[in-house]
Amino acid sequence: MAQSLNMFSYIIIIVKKEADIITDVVVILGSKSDRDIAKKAVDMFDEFGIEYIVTVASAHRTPARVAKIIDDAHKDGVKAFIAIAGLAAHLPGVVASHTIKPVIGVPVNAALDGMDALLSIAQMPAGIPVACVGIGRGDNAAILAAQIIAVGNKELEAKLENYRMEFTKKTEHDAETLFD
Ligand code: C2R
Repeated sequence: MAQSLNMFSYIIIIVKKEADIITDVVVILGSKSDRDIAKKAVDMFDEFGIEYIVTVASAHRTPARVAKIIDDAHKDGVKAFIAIAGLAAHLPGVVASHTIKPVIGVPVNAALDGMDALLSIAQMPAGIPVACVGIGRGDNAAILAAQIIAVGNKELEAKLENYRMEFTKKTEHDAETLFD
C-alpha cells in the first residue's frame, strides 16, 4: 500500500513538472548597457515563438543573483542560456559553470573593438564549453538557441527552414540585380 502511494505521488510530481515548463531560453545581460544586443535576440525569439526570460545579472557584480537565475531557470525547464557581456566577459563562462545546458555567449563591443569580450568568451578551458557568436550578434545567438531547441521539434524546425529560405531568396535576388 505504502509503495503504490509513493508511485502515485511520483506521477503527480512528474505531471506538475511537465505543466510548469515555461521558459525555453534565459537571456542574461551583464549590464543594461547591453540591451540593444539583447533586443536583437528577443526579436528573433518573438519571430520563432520561443518562450524566453530576459534579465540583467553580472558574474562580477551580482554573483549570487546569477546563480539564483540559473537555479530558477532549471526549475522552469530551460533548454539553453544566452549570456551577453562586454569587457572582461566572464558572465557566459560563469553561467556555463552552473549548468550543463548549452550556453551561448555574445561579446559586446564595450572597449578594444569587442576583442576583449570575444576572447574571454571563446577561450574557455577544457570541460566547460561556451558557444561564442560574433561581436554584437544577438540575432545569431537566438538562431543558434532556436536550432538547439528545434532538435525533436518539427514545428520549430520548419520555421527555421523557412527563415533560411529567405536568405537563399535574397542572395539569388542580389545576384540577379547586382548592377541594376
Ligand atoms: P556597465 O555599462 O554597466 O558599466 O557595463 C557588461 O556586459 C557591459 O558590457 C559595462 C560592461 O561590463 C560588462 N559586464 C561583464 C560582467 N558584468 C558586467 N562582462 C560579467 O560578470 O562578466
